[in-house]
Amino acid sequence: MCDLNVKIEQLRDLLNGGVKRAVIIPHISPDGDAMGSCGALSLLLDKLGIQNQILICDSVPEYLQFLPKARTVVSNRVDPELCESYMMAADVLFMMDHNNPDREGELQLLNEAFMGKKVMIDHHLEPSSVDITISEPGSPATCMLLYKVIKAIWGKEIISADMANALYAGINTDTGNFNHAASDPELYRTVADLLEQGLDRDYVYANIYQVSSLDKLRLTGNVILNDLQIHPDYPIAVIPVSLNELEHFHYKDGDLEGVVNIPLSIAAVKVSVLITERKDKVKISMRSKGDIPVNVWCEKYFNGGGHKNASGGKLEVSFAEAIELVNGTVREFFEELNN
Ligand SMILES: [Mn+2]
Repeated sequence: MCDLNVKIEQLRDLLNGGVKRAVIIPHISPDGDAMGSCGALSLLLDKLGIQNQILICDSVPEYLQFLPKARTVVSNRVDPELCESYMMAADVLFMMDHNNPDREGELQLLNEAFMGKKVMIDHHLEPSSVDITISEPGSPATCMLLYKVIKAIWGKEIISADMANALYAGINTDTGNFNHAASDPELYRTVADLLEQGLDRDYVYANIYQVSSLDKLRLTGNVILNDLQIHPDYPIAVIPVSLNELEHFHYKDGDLEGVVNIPLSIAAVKVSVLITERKDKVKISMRSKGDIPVNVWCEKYFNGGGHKNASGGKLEVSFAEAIELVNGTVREFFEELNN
Protein backbone atom coordinates (compact mmCIF):
# COMPACT_ATOMS: atom_id res chain seq x y z
CA MET A 1 0.00 0.00 0.00
CA CYS A 2 1.44 3.38 -0.92
CA ASP A 3 2.28 5.97 1.67
CA LEU A 4 -0.65 8.23 0.70
CA ASN A 5 -3.17 5.44 1.28
CA VAL A 6 -1.65 4.75 4.70
CA LYS A 7 -2.05 8.43 5.63
CA ILE A 8 -5.62 8.45 4.34
CA GLU A 9 -6.42 5.45 6.56
CA GLN A 10 -4.84 7.22 9.52
CA LEU A 11 -7.06 10.24 8.88
CA ARG A 12 -10.15 8.03 8.68
CA ASP A 13 -9.25 6.36 11.97
CA LEU A 14 -8.61 9.73 13.59
CA LEU A 15 -11.95 11.23 12.49
CA ASN A 16 -13.83 8.06 13.44
CA GLY A 17 -12.16 8.06 16.84
CA GLY A 18 -14.37 10.54 18.65
CA VAL A 19 -13.04 13.87 17.39
CA LYS A 20 -15.43 16.61 18.52
CA ARG A 21 -13.86 19.91 17.50
CA ALA A 22 -11.48 20.94 14.77
CA VAL A 23 -9.81 24.12 13.58
CA ILE A 24 -8.83 24.66 9.96
CA ILE A 25 -6.03 27.04 8.90
CA PRO A 26 -5.13 28.23 5.37
CA HIS A 27 -1.84 29.91 4.50
CA ILE A 28 -1.18 33.63 4.89
CA SER A 29 -2.63 35.74 2.04
CA PRO A 30 -4.99 32.89 1.16
CA ASP A 31 -5.72 32.12 -2.49
CA GLY A 32 -8.54 30.16 -4.11
CA ASP A 33 -6.95 26.80 -3.34
CA ALA A 34 -6.40 27.66 0.32
CA MET A 35 -9.91 29.02 0.89
CA GLY A 36 -11.55 26.41 -1.35
CA SER A 37 -9.93 23.52 0.51
CA CYS A 38 -10.75 25.05 3.91
CA GLY A 39 -14.38 25.65 2.92
CA ALA A 40 -14.90 22.18 1.46
CA LEU A 41 -13.28 20.53 4.49
CA SER A 42 -15.40 22.60 6.87
CA LEU A 43 -18.61 21.51 5.08
CA LEU A 44 -17.43 17.90 5.21
CA LEU A 45 -16.74 18.09 8.95
CA ASP A 46 -20.24 19.58 9.42
CA LYS A 47 -21.67 16.49 7.74
CA LEU A 48 -19.58 14.25 9.99
CA GLY A 49 -20.92 16.05 13.06
CA ILE A 50 -17.54 17.54 13.96
CA GLN A 51 -17.71 21.17 15.11
CA ASN A 52 -15.17 23.21 13.26
CA GLN A 53 -13.94 26.72 12.63
CA ILE A 54 -11.68 28.23 9.98
CA LEU A 55 -9.02 30.50 11.53
CA ILE A 56 -6.89 32.88 9.50
CA CYS A 57 -3.95 35.14 10.34
CA ASP A 58 -5.01 37.96 8.01
CA SER A 59 -8.20 38.15 5.94
CA VAL A 60 -10.11 36.56 3.07
CA PRO A 61 -9.77 38.67 -0.10
CA GLU A 62 -12.97 40.12 -1.50
CA TYR A 63 -12.98 37.93 -4.62
CA LEU A 64 -13.06 34.75 -2.51
CA GLN A 65 -15.85 35.89 -0.19
CA PHE A 66 -18.38 33.88 -2.21
CA LEU A 67 -16.79 30.60 -1.15
CA PRO A 68 -18.56 28.51 1.49
CA LYS A 69 -17.64 29.52 5.07
CA ALA A 70 -15.53 32.47 3.87
CA ARG A 71 -17.76 34.94 5.70
CA THR A 72 -17.57 33.10 9.02
CA VAL A 73 -13.79 32.86 9.15
CA VAL A 74 -12.26 34.17 12.40
CA SER A 75 -9.21 36.37 11.85
CA ASN A 76 -6.38 36.49 14.36
CA ARG A 77 -5.81 40.08 13.31
CA VAL A 78 -9.36 41.02 14.31
CA ASP A 79 -9.94 38.78 17.34
CA PRO A 80 -6.84 36.98 18.65
CA GLU A 81 -8.58 35.88 21.88
CA LEU A 82 -11.33 34.16 19.97
CA CYS A 83 -8.75 32.42 17.75
CA GLU A 84 -6.91 31.20 20.78
CA SER A 85 -10.07 29.88 22.43
CA TYR A 86 -10.97 27.90 19.29
CA MET A 87 -7.45 26.47 19.22
CA MET A 88 -7.55 25.52 22.90
CA ALA A 89 -10.87 23.71 22.50
CA ALA A 90 -9.96 21.74 19.36
CA ASP A 91 -8.84 18.10 19.19
CA VAL A 92 -7.58 18.39 15.62
CA LEU A 93 -5.86 21.14 13.65
CA PHE A 94 -5.94 21.01 9.85
CA MET A 95 -3.20 22.83 7.92
CA MET A 96 -4.52 23.40 4.41
CA ASP A 97 -2.52 24.22 1.27
CA HIS A 98 0.74 24.93 3.08
CA ASN A 99 3.69 22.82 4.10
CA ASN A 100 4.87 24.50 7.30
CA PRO A 101 3.43 26.43 10.28
CA ASP A 102 5.66 29.36 9.29
CA ARG A 103 3.19 29.98 6.44
CA GLU A 104 0.48 30.84 9.00
CA GLY A 105 1.68 34.31 10.00
CA GLU A 106 0.87 35.09 13.62
CA LEU A 107 -1.06 31.83 13.98
CA GLN A 108 2.25 29.95 13.82
CA LEU A 109 2.74 30.39 17.58
CA LEU A 110 -0.69 28.96 18.36
CA ASN A 111 -0.05 26.08 15.95
CA GLU A 112 3.26 25.26 17.62
CA ALA A 113 1.64 25.28 21.06
CA PHE A 114 -1.30 23.15 19.90
CA MET A 115 -1.67 19.96 21.97
CA GLY A 116 -4.05 17.96 19.76
CA LYS A 117 -3.42 16.11 16.50
CA LYS A 118 -2.23 18.00 13.47
CA VAL A 119 -3.21 17.04 9.93
CA MET A 120 -1.63 18.62 6.87
CA ILE A 121 -3.27 18.37 3.45
CA ASP A 122 -1.02 20.05 0.92
CA HIS A 123 0.76 19.90 -2.43
CA HIS A 124 3.88 22.03 -1.82
CA LEU A 125 7.37 20.57 -1.89
CA GLU A 126 9.17 19.52 1.29
CA PRO A 127 6.31 19.25 3.77
CA SER A 128 7.19 19.48 7.44
CA SER A 129 6.21 16.41 9.41
CA VAL A 130 3.05 16.54 11.53
CA ASP A 131 0.90 13.74 13.00
CA ILE A 132 -0.72 13.00 9.64
CA THR A 133 1.06 14.58 6.68
CA ILE A 134 -1.04 14.11 3.56
CA SER A 135 1.21 15.58 0.92
CA GLU A 136 1.30 15.17 -2.83
CA PRO A 137 3.65 17.72 -4.40
CA GLY A 138 2.72 16.46 -7.89
CA SER A 139 -0.93 17.35 -7.39
CA PRO A 140 -2.15 20.43 -9.30
CA ALA A 141 -4.07 21.72 -6.27
CA THR A 142 -4.69 20.94 -2.61
CA CYS A 143 -8.38 20.86 -3.54
CA MET A 144 -7.71 17.98 -5.93
CA LEU A 145 -5.80 16.09 -3.24
CA LEU A 146 -8.60 16.79 -0.75
CA TYR A 147 -11.08 15.43 -3.29
CA LYS A 148 -9.02 12.25 -3.56
CA VAL A 149 -8.96 11.89 0.24
CA ILE A 150 -12.70 12.48 0.60
CA LYS A 151 -13.49 10.02 -2.19
CA ALA A 152 -11.22 7.35 -0.70
CA ILE A 153 -12.70 7.59 2.80
CA TRP A 154 -16.38 8.47 2.32
CA GLY A 155 -17.01 8.04 -1.40
CA LYS A 156 -17.70 10.94 -3.74
CA GLU A 157 -21.43 10.82 -2.94
CA ILE A 158 -20.78 12.73 0.29
CA ILE A 159 -19.77 15.77 -1.77
CA SER A 160 -22.52 18.41 -1.88
CA ALA A 161 -22.86 21.05 -4.59
CA ASP A 162 -21.34 23.68 -2.27
CA MET A 163 -18.37 21.43 -1.55
CA ALA A 164 -17.96 20.76 -5.27
CA ASN A 165 -17.93 24.50 -5.98
CA ALA A 166 -15.29 25.10 -3.32
CA LEU A 167 -13.06 22.26 -4.55
CA TYR A 168 -13.42 23.41 -8.15
CA ALA A 169 -12.52 26.99 -7.20
CA GLY A 170 -9.18 25.75 -5.84
CA ILE A 171 -8.49 23.51 -8.81
CA ASN A 172 -9.41 26.27 -11.24
CA THR A 173 -7.30 29.01 -9.64
CA ASP A 174 -4.19 26.92 -8.90
CA THR A 175 -4.07 25.83 -12.54
CA GLY A 176 -4.73 29.38 -13.82
CA ASN A 177 -8.08 28.32 -15.26
CA PHE A 178 -6.51 25.04 -16.53
CA ASN A 179 -3.55 26.71 -18.18
CA HIS A 180 -0.64 25.37 -16.12
CA ALA A 181 -0.01 22.19 -14.12
CA ALA A 182 -3.12 21.02 -15.91
CA SER A 183 -2.04 17.99 -17.96
CA ASP A 184 -2.91 15.28 -15.46
CA PRO A 185 -5.91 13.32 -16.85
CA GLU A 186 -6.99 12.80 -13.25
CA LEU A 187 -7.67 16.53 -13.05
CA TYR A 188 -10.45 16.26 -15.62
CA ARG A 189 -11.88 13.09 -14.07
CA THR A 190 -12.05 15.00 -10.81
CA VAL A 191 -13.88 17.89 -12.49
CA ALA A 192 -16.24 15.40 -14.15
CA ASP A 193 -17.01 13.87 -10.75
CA LEU A 194 -17.56 17.31 -9.24
CA LEU A 195 -19.99 18.17 -12.05
CA GLU A 196 -21.92 15.02 -11.21
CA GLN A 197 -22.06 16.16 -7.60
CA GLY A 198 -23.63 19.47 -8.57
CA LEU A 199 -20.71 21.75 -9.38
CA ASP A 200 -21.89 25.00 -10.98
CA ARG A 201 -18.91 25.99 -13.16
CA ASP A 202 -20.55 29.15 -14.47
CA TYR A 203 -21.24 30.35 -10.93
CA VAL A 204 -17.64 29.79 -9.82
CA TYR A 205 -16.21 31.33 -13.00
CA ALA A 206 -18.40 34.43 -12.71
CA ASN A 207 -17.47 34.92 -9.06
CA ILE A 208 -13.75 34.60 -9.64
CA TYR A 209 -13.24 36.22 -13.03
CA GLN A 210 -16.12 38.65 -13.51
CA VAL A 211 -16.17 40.65 -10.29
CA SER A 212 -13.31 43.06 -10.89
CA SER A 213 -13.53 46.68 -9.76
CA LEU A 214 -12.61 49.66 -11.94
CA ASP A 215 -9.73 50.45 -9.53
CA LYS A 216 -8.33 46.93 -9.93
CA LEU A 217 -8.55 47.09 -13.72
CA ARG A 218 -6.90 50.55 -13.80
CA LEU A 219 -4.16 49.38 -11.41
CA THR A 220 -3.46 46.43 -13.69
CA GLY A 221 -3.34 48.69 -16.74
CA ASN A 222 -1.06 51.13 -14.97
CA VAL A 223 1.50 48.58 -13.77
CA ILE A 224 1.71 46.99 -17.23
CA LEU A 225 2.03 50.37 -18.95
CA ASN A 226 4.32 52.16 -16.50
CA ASP A 227 6.13 49.65 -14.29
CA LEU A 228 6.84 46.56 -16.40
CA GLN A 229 10.46 46.25 -17.51
CA ILE A 230 12.03 43.58 -19.69
CA HIS A 231 15.62 42.73 -18.84
CA PRO A 232 18.02 43.54 -21.70
CA ASP A 233 20.06 40.31 -21.35
CA TYR A 234 17.79 37.69 -19.78
CA PRO A 235 14.26 36.52 -20.61
CA ILE A 236 12.72 38.10 -17.55
CA ALA A 237 10.05 40.69 -16.88
CA VAL A 238 10.05 42.65 -13.63
CA ILE A 239 7.08 44.68 -12.35
CA PRO A 240 7.87 46.86 -9.32
CA VAL A 241 4.70 48.31 -7.76
CA SER A 242 5.11 51.02 -5.13
CA LEU A 243 2.93 51.64 -2.09
CA ASN A 244 2.09 55.09 -3.51
CA GLU A 245 0.71 53.50 -6.61
CA LEU A 246 -1.34 50.98 -4.62
CA GLU A 247 -2.82 53.78 -2.54
CA HIS A 248 -3.56 55.85 -5.63
CA PHE A 249 -5.74 53.00 -6.94
CA HIS A 250 -7.34 52.29 -3.51
CA TYR A 251 -5.68 48.87 -3.35
CA LYS A 252 -7.57 46.04 -1.66
CA ASP A 253 -6.26 42.51 -0.96
CA GLY A 254 -6.42 40.48 -4.15
CA ASP A 255 -6.26 43.48 -6.52
CA LEU A 256 -2.93 42.32 -7.95
CA GLU A 257 -4.03 38.69 -8.19
CA GLY A 258 -2.98 37.28 -11.57
CA VAL A 259 -0.96 40.34 -12.64
CA VAL A 260 2.33 38.44 -12.34
CA ASN A 261 1.12 36.01 -15.03
CA ILE A 262 0.49 38.68 -17.66
CA PRO A 263 4.11 39.17 -18.85
CA LEU A 264 4.36 35.44 -19.61
CA SER A 265 2.10 36.15 -22.58
CA ILE A 266 5.18 37.71 -24.25
CA ALA A 267 7.03 35.06 -26.30
CA ALA A 268 10.49 36.13 -25.16
CA VAL A 269 9.63 36.24 -21.45
CA LYS A 270 10.33 33.06 -19.49
CA VAL A 271 10.18 34.45 -15.95
CA SER A 272 7.95 37.15 -14.49
CA VAL A 273 8.62 38.86 -11.16
CA LEU A 274 6.16 41.11 -9.33
CA ILE A 275 7.72 43.25 -6.58
CA THR A 276 5.12 44.89 -4.35
CA GLU A 277 5.93 47.48 -1.72
CA ARG A 278 3.85 47.13 1.45
CA LYS A 279 3.90 49.15 4.66
CA ASP A 280 6.20 46.78 6.56
CA LYS A 281 7.76 44.58 3.85
CA VAL A 282 8.29 44.00 0.17
CA LYS A 283 6.46 41.06 -1.42
CA ILE A 284 8.01 39.07 -4.24
CA SER A 285 5.92 36.91 -6.52
CA MET A 286 7.33 34.86 -9.41
CA ARG A 287 6.01 32.81 -12.30
CA SER A 288 7.92 30.91 -14.98
CA LYS A 289 7.41 28.85 -18.09
CA GLY A 290 8.59 25.29 -18.66
CA ASP A 291 11.54 23.98 -16.70
CA ILE A 292 12.66 27.15 -14.95
CA PRO A 293 12.48 26.59 -11.17
CA VAL A 294 11.70 29.99 -9.66
CA ASN A 295 11.26 28.35 -6.25
CA VAL A 296 15.06 27.93 -6.17
CA TRP A 297 15.56 31.67 -6.68
CA CYS A 298 12.90 32.53 -4.07
CA GLU A 299 14.43 30.20 -1.50
CA LYS A 300 17.94 31.49 -2.00
CA TYR A 301 17.32 35.24 -1.87
CA PHE A 302 13.76 36.08 -0.96
CA ASN A 303 12.91 34.09 2.20
CA GLY A 304 10.33 32.09 0.34
CA GLY A 305 9.68 29.19 -1.98
CA GLY A 306 6.75 27.39 -3.49
CA HIS A 307 6.34 25.55 -6.77
CA LYS A 308 8.67 25.28 -9.75
CA ASN A 309 6.54 27.62 -11.87
CA ALA A 310 4.90 29.67 -9.12
CA SER A 311 6.75 30.94 -6.08
CA GLY A 312 7.02 33.88 -3.78
CA GLY A 313 8.86 35.43 -0.89
CA LYS A 314 9.17 38.55 1.21
CA LEU A 315 11.91 40.96 2.19
CA GLU A 316 12.23 43.34 5.11
CA VAL A 317 14.24 45.90 3.18
CA SER A 318 13.36 49.10 1.30
CA PHE A 319 11.49 48.92 -2.00
CA ALA A 320 14.60 50.17 -3.85
CA GLU A 321 16.79 47.53 -2.20
CA ALA A 322 14.33 44.79 -3.11
CA ILE A 323 14.35 45.84 -6.78
CA GLU A 324 18.15 45.95 -6.62
CA LEU A 325 18.30 42.44 -5.14
CA VAL A 326 16.09 41.04 -7.92
CA ASN A 327 18.10 42.74 -10.68
CA GLY A 328 21.38 41.92 -8.96
CA THR A 329 20.73 38.18 -8.80
CA VAL A 330 19.18 37.63 -12.26
CA ARG A 331 22.47 36.80 -13.90
CA GLU A 332 23.52 34.30 -11.20
CA PHE A 333 20.11 32.60 -11.31
CA PHE A 334 20.17 32.08 -15.08
CA GLU A 335 23.85 31.09 -15.18
CA GLU A 336 23.31 28.43 -12.52
CA LEU A 337 20.39 27.13 -14.56
CA ASN A 338 22.60 26.71 -17.60
CA ASN A 339 25.22 24.75 -15.66
MN1 LIG B 1 -2.38 25.37 -3.70
